[in-house]
Amino acid sequence: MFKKLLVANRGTIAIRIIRACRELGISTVAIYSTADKEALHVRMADESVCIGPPAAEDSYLNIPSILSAGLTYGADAVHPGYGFLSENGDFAEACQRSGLQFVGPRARHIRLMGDKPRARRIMKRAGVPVLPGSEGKGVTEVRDALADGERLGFPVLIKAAAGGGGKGMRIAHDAKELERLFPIARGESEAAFSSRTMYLEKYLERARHVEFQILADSHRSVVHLGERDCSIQRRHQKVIEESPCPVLTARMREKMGKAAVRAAEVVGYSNVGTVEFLLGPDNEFYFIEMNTRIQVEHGVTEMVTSTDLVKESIRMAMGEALGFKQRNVEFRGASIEFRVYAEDPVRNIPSPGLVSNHHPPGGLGVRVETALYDGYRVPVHYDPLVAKLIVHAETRELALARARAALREYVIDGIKTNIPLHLKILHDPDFIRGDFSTSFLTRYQPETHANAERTAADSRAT
Ligand code: MV4
Repeated sequence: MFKKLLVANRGTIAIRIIRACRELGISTVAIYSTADKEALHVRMADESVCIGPPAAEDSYLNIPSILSAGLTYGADAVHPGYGFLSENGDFAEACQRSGLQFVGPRARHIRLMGDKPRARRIMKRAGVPVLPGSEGKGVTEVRDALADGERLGFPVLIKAAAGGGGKGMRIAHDAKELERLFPIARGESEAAFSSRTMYLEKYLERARHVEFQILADSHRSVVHLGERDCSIQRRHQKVIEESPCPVLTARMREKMGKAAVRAAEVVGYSNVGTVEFLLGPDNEFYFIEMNTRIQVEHGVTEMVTSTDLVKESIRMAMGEALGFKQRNVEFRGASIEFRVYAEDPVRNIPSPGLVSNHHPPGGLGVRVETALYDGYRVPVHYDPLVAKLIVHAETRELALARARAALREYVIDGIKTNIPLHLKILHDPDFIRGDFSTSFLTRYQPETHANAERTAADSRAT
């Protein structure tokens, strides 16, 4: 049983972890950079430690500082949240070596799934469908990429072997474009991940991004908690996520859920994880990657399954067995998450600053996860995600109505946010019908050349 847990994160997820600990009777140690002295997660934790200057590399990514904070304050465990060090195998290993239980999978599984070509290989061998793509360890040279492109047929997607979440991704429609974009994508991968290894995948058009939540205890029991449709993304930043996926039949859910569970089982995975699939227009589906952490959008799964995923992750890290089997998982209603970013929607740039007036919505089926408060200054140094609005209702249609009402009620003065964009999407007939794919948001914010070229510089980690 853990007595004290170090929360190795900031913002909404740090608060989410502190709340889970409080319910479990575990005391919490927050860490913060000098830019986060006034942050809500610091105020909410039982104890707090300053671990460095604003730059994430010197604070939230500083492994020695975080470990020494944990040891100095007598923590038994570390929860990494998402982003930052959450998918860093070295961090997970360093925690374990220091006697701090890492709340997440073993370092081995973080590293395995972080190597995307290797994950593809393992899944293919296990009978989990993958898209046609580069074989083996991936490619580093343009000529090898061109050979793969010719073999696969265009369009292809260039992806970073050490990537994930679409960072450094590029679509090539022909050989000439591949020749031009491959070195750019490889340069981005080198800058972001210190890796020149890339892989190609056949580009699946008009697909939906459907991911399955899995839970795996340390006694080899694995269940899935259904799916989330995360097709609504802008520059590979998710904007809206929902569960269930509006087009998934019970039969497809069972089929894809089994594949997700199998993906976890074949590698002996433990703790929470997400298996990402692309779902094509004719209901074929393909594994694209696995995320070895709790995700931003975990809340919609919590609402439809009445499960506290953060509490479950901590319990599983304590060695507890899952208290239920797959047949006991019940799905109820529809839940949708709207990510609120502190950003200038016109110029597509972060909009940090002083929050002069904050009034979050409330009421039945309305959940707000936020680190904002009146008088809080959103720092410039980190991810601009400042709140998640999660609605839940008996049907998707009722959830949409609840979301419209909640977003109209939401007041965040002093900074610019994407709330007006959410309200526009909520009146889009295709969105209302559930008829959308990964290309949906281009109609609101066309992927200009300048934007596409900027995606690389955009190194946010969620
Ligand atoms: C793809 C794809 C189509 N074909 N891979 C984006 C995030 C990362 N985890 C995987 N992603 C995708 N991979 C192949 N082979 C489509 C996406 C994708 C996407 C692409 C462009 C614009 C928005 C998107 C939203 C979700 C997924």
